[in-house]
Amino acid sequence: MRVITLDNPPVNALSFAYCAKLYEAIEAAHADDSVEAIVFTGANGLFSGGADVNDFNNELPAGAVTIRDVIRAVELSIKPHIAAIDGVALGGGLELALACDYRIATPRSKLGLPEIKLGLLPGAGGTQRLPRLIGARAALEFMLKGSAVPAARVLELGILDEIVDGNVLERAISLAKEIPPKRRISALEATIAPDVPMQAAPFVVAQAHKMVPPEDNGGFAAHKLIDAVQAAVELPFAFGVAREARLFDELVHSKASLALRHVFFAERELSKVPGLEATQQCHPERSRRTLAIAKAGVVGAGTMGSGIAITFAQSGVPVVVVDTNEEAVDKARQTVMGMFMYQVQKGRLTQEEAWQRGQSITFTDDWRELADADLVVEAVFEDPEVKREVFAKLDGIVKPEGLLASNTSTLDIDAMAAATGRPQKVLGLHFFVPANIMPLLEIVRGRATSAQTLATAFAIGKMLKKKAVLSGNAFGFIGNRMVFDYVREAFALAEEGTTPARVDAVMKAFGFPMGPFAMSDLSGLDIGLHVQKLQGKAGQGRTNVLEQLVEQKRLGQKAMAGFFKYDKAVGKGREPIADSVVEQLFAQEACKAGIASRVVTDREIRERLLYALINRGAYLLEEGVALRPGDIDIVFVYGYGFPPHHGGPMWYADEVGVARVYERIREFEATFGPQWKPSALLARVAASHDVGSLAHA
Ligand code: T1G
Repeated sequence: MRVITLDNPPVNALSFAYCAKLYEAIEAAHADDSVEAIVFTGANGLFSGGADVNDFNNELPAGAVTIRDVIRAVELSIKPHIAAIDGVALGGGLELALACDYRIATPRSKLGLPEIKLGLLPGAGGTQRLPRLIGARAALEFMLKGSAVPAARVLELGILDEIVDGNVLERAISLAKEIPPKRRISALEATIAPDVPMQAAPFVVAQAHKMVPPEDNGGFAAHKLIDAVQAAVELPFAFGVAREARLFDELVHSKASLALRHVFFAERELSKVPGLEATQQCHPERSRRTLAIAKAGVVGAGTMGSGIAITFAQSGVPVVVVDTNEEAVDKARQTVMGMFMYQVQKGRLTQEEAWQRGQSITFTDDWRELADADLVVEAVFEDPEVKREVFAKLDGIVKPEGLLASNTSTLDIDAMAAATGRPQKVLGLHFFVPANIMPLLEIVRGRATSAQTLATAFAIGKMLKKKAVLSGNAFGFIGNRMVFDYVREAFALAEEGTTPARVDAVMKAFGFPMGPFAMSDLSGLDIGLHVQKLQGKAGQGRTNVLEQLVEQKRLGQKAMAGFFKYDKAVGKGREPIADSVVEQLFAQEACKAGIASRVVTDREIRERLLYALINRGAYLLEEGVALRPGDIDIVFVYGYGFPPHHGGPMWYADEVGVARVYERIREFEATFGPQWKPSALLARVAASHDVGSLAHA
């Protein structure tokens, strides 16, 4: 018996280089007559995170050994192989386990084929083995979702043979010593599903194609995955593997996969902030270690405050919510309990867990209960004076080492810090509504914010399972600042005679879940106008349509009327419905303002909104508000629904070609005015002789 341990820190990635070593070890075990069975196990707390995604950006080196060679060696061996899984087995890691004859795992393990999230498909036999093991329909669902599935469910599906409460390696070794018979999945016939005859295959495949997005709008990999599973049902194993390889090759070079792999790595760059490394590695010197957050406080029991409280409670951190408004507190209590009960209905929490989490959030009107909080987040009304008063009050109550954070979406963190005696412990933590759902968190660095405070903020982001992005302290930070320009162009198009419904339709066709007008209706027109006033831009538009709509109490979805109208009988009152009243108001005010009506193409609509994002993003990089282009892309993919298969605004600029973007922005500047002045960075990248890349600027 031979144990082969996958050991390639940090995630046992099955890179070309590592596969060469693994292949040697496997071949040696196969050649050794004293070895009658082989056990695979993983070091570093997991089985394997799959193939090394970095390898896909390079052409296959001549003579390279890949995960396919490793799996083929296992497949061809006459000796039984057992996968002993503890931790995650993902992608190629699970495909290696599928090539084994037996698969056992610990209860905490999670297994998955997440390739679809990278715009790929399992390219090492997974699309051929899984349908043979659990049926095409279940296999498709498993691979189209791409989640890391808990072991208990994977056992139910029939992928695992056993869950081992004790030492999974010992169990595997004892099983190996019995020299169990070979059980190649490749020898099985793929079925559709227990209750579905094979004749239904064409129908099932056709249905599957209808259920995924179009190939040119985020569904390219899904359609190819369905093709691969169809091959598993229709072709002999070897032919199916060959077809899978061809489909994989098509995907790995596709724009969508390149964009999704950019997002994958950009996410993992976020917390790498120059000057923070030492602090983030639990520096031995206490003063530079990150702070433990054993208790959190929230000021303000409104929508944001209760969402933030739920977010901490979901991560196991007790929270005190302070608000003197009884009505707000009552509403917040209902929101909190409603959220946890909903998770019980969804099977994500037991009643007991929901109760405990609900109990971990306490409400009070006594600010003194914040005294021992390690972190307090204020979520009060978006007014500079109100915020400063809150910080001054907190500074006198919260223990000296406590961090004080603002959930402000636009305001000056330095002004709040100046109201305290601990500016080094003041920062922005900008959650996005609903805070307990939206994955994005902007960490706003004040002038005095210390490295320890920032490193703690990133640790908090990881604890809350957020995509935490560092932003400089400038109006609107990263996301909202760029959205101001995006919405500015949408508004200008409406003043020029393009209906809000058409603008939104064009942006939804590009891949956004909703367009700019529906997004404004969702966040509230009164909020939008208030922020314009804070920015000093209210009334600077060419018309006062926004002011008039707010005056008419057309505040958006919450008022059942904004730029669109809403009807409870349609989409539960959340479906935007074009409203001729608003279209006429735009036309009437545009006429008064002498704005000429223009016929525009869908392309111009798309370019004006997207290039406004790109130009502002380039400015934010120049000004040091955003640290990296990839950070900006993560903000938009996770905070504003930018289609991930286009990689985010900065990646998309490269897709279009920076020189072309720059030229169009110069044309817009000539046509529409100085608001379109291109950023110097954009001009520089556009002019660079090599293929200028904004995503890597
Ligand atoms: N390839 C290369 N690097 C990877 C990697 C991978 N598959 N997975 C993680 N890393 C790096 C990551 O960039 C980071 O680097 C470090 O490891 C820690 O990652 C042929 C084609 C495994 C659950 O999609 O889900 O197999 O920042 O912060 O939170 O069919 O990483 O330290 O320099 O995420 O503990 C399919 C992706 C590949 C799994 C660990 N597999 N990874 O989470 O750590 S394609 C995936 C994850 C494939 C085959 C196909 C997670 C994790 P750095 P981390 P974590």
